[in-house]
Amino acid sequence: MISAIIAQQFDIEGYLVSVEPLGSGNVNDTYIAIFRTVFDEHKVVIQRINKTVFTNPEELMQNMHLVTEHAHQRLREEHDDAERIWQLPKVIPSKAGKDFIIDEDGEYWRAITRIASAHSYDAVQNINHALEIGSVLGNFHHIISDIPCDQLFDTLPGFHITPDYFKKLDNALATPAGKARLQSSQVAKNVMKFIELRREWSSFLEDAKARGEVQLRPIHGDPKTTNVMIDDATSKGTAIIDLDTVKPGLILYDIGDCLRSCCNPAGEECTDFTKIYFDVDFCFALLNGYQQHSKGLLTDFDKEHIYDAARLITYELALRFFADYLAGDVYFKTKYDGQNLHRARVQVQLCRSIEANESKIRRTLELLFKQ
Ligand code: GN1
Ligand code: MG
Repeated sequence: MISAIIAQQFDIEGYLVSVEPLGSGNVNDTYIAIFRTVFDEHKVVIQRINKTVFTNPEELMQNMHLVTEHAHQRLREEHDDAERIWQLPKVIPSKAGKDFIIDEDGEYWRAITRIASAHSYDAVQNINHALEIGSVLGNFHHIISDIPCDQLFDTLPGFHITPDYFKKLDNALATPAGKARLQSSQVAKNVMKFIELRREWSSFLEDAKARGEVQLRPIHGDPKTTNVMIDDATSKGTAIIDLDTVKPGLILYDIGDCLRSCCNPAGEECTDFTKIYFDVDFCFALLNGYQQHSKGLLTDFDKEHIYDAARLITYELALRFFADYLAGDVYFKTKYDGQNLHRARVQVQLCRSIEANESKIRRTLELLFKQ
């Protein structure tokens, strides 16, 4: 839990009034702190970086510093041509002038600005929302596209390398506790079967990368619905937040992940399985927004593999949640026993829906790219 002493170490004007938990992140701990002066108020986001996941928080903060400074510069330069205000959070330094503070337990904390008069949603609300999310991701890719990949640290080695997640699954299954969890329910056995049947296929993007058919570029790494801020005044997308996983990767990971998240109107924690499906209209709207703002970033390879990427990242997240369930919930935070199994099941259901809609999705993509 955060203490007032931590919040007060950041260079923020005013007196600390309150600090409360914020959002529904699965990895870091996030809080909103209110500071007041005699005439004003500042609300800032304070986060404890999860060191089990991000083992080098200082490199992570160097990436965040570089990316945000670069992006703010680009956004200022392009502002006059834009039909809206694009924003991105800024790192708030500590009073000692650093991008983080380390508490007495060795935990890393950072403060970032809050995107005011805007908020995000746990699930997509309508077609326009999907279009706005695609627009925000497209604009973000565009403004970070000229950061050389060798200037960014790999903050999370193996992230989105789908076949690598089998190591965690197989390691968990080699333990008595992991075996017992697998055998403990029919749901777990069904998820396992679904995953096993697609194991061979799941390396196709990494194989293409190894053959040089697709190149690393700076990506966001987690462009889910909850990470895109929508302007309260205009209903337009204004910013993408959660910049921990900005690092070299494949644009297709981001496109696939954004579709995975946004085209499931029921959200990731839904308990009514009849409501979980892949909405092809949202897919069209999202990619339409992306195309309008990414300024031609997608290659022919990317365009041809969007269906596969959406299927792959959905499958990958099912595998990640399931492997973590078997390993005893060591990576994703949980609020109840079995939550990671439930999350895996949601992604399996979504992946099935993507597969069932393959020809419809492919036709939609053809139509879009012909425009
Ligand atoms: C995690 O922490 P959060 O909620 O922003 C995860 C993403 C998953 C997402 C699913 C570093 O993101 O990869 O897609 O959960 N982040 C990391 O909700 O593993
Ligand atoms: Mg995240």
